[in-house]
Amino acid sequence: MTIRNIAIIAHVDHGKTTLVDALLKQGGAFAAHEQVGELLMDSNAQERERGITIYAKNASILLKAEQFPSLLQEDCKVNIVDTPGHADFGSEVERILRTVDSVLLLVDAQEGPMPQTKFVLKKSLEIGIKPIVIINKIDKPAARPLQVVDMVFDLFVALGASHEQLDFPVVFTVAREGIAKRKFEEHAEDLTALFTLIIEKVAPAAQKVDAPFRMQPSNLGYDNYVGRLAIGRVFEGVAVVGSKVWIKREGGSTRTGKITKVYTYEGMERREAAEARAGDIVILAGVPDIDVGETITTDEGAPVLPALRIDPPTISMFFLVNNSPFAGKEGKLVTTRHIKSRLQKERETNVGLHVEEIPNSDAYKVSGRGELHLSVLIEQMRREGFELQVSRPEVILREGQGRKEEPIEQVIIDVPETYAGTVIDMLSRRKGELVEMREGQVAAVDAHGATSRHVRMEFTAPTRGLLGLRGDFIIETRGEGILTHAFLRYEPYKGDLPGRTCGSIISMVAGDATAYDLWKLEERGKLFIGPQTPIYEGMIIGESAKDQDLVVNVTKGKKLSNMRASGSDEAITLTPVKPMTLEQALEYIGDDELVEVTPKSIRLRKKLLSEHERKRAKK
Ligand SMILES: Nc1nc2c(ncn2[C@@H]2O[C@H](COP(=O)(O)OP(=O)(O)OP(=O)(O)O)[C@@H](O)[C@H]2O)c(=O)[nH]1
Ligand SMILES: [Mg+2]
Repeated sequence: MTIRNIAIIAHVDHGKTTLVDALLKQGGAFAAHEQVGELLMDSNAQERERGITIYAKNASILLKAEQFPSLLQEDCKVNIVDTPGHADFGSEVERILRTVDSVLLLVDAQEGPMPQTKFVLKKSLEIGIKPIVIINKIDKPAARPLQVVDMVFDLFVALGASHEQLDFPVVFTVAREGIAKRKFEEHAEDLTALFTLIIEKVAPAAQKVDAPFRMQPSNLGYDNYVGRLAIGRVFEGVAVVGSKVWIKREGGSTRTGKITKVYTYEGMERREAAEARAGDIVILAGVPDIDVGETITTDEGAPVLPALRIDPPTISMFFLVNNSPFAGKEGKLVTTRHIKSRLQKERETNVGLHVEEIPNSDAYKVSGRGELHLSVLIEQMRREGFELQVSRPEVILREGQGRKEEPIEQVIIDVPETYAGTVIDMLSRRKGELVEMREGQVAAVDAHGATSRHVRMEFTAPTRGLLGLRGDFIIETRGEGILTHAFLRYEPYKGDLPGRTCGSIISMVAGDATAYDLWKLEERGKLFIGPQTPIYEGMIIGESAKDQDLVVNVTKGKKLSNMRASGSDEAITLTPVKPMTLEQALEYIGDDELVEVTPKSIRLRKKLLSEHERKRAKK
């Protein structure tokens, strides 16, 4: 049996997971009678809810020689890694590229190449991969597949692709219907054209079995029974269950261990195997402290495999024990000890995450690759029953060449033309610089074939300025714009940014909010809570229309007097309030504020709860 290892890479939402599902279906990963749904590979609850892939996942398909008689002499196992497209998980993609022989670079036939397309393609080209290009979603009314092929070609050129790489094969797909064809005009029924291309263009993995076993974990997993798992490609050799191994790292000490379990991928399942063989992507258990990038070998003298780069974190936040007046009411896991052991467990598998204990405090500094990277963890913890408080996300600066440097991102914005001015204003206030502006994708095609267009703008902007941008962007562009950004490079610090322009509305007492008091407040800002919400002193209940904090009592209710004016008094109609999501809350809070997270609620609060304390702190 030969093995071919591929990863599927793209910008967020271009259809990777949908295509992997379709490949698995046609590849016979499911029994004929099995009822299968959509986006099977997005198996995690948050992935399903958010509609994005958060964790890279492996699967495999067995292509039988008899299905491809002219192409295959023996059966071929295709290991496929579905990667996340969101920029926060980009460094994971980079590591995965080292475990595969080729990539399927997928591009949306309407949107064309986007920031993450560029990022993942650049990384692939750098390590010499020859990608197969897939133009997906050609069924969209505004799709422009051939134009997108040209754009992809230009991107290859711009990234310095070699002649061989530039000669990339293209296949057009409708992943959602499981259709692939080499020529756009052709008719196709299934994905055979893509399978054929994979067999033809992806070199079979070298299966050098007569060398000492060497494997390098590119990812980690965890299993309740067997502990930490090392996931990666076996470069050479064979290791059987029970083998003694040496774990080596560049410039580090060598330790020993024993392989207790080996698994390989079969369809979407993990199957126990007797041995791990060269060329395959496997999961090993038995080394409890194994880390990404180390070399696991059966020969003490074998050289270490080249180090893997793990990108340093760009954003950090403090995780604190919940000490609000409502602490412990809604969660089961609330102590420092709980939080500490949970964060330690997270470190086992969450490769880019850093956790630092702050001495003599109930706080941890948790750093990651972006807001989403951290908010997924917080959301996971609250679902498990944790209560905690988190501070405003902060960008991590670094010292470079004797000066302060900060992360800069590439920002791509697609909006209807009418909003272009507003968007440019918004970005320049946040120290963004317009790099390019051109006619963007077709936004809509009406019944007569007339089109309306978007403009596409490219900016560079400091990550600092992008924190909290999304909420404003959606409001300012009435939800019609698309905003994506991805890390570009470090640059000298751009200077202070204007802070939040609005103050908070803060409760001065504990109690239950009354409809009447909230109604009176409506003209003074935007409320975050509805009537009967229990509140405490120092809790933030809204955003003030002015730039100053506003301290109020909303628990009084209307004093009943003898003079009832009219029956309409009781019929107060409040503007409905949508509870803030965790992400919105994190975007909103200022430096002197916290988000209180429990399994049931997201509350906002001042760090200092009493007005008196806050005044004193200001002096
Ligand atoms: N019209 C159309 N929609 C598609 C096609 N393929 C995928 N989609 C839709 O595009 C959306 C995103 O698909 P996913 O497969 O989750 O995209 P992804 O690239 O895995 O996204 P991330 O993992 O978040 O980066 C889903 O709503 C799919 O149903 C297609 O060929 N045509
Ligand atoms: Mg996906």
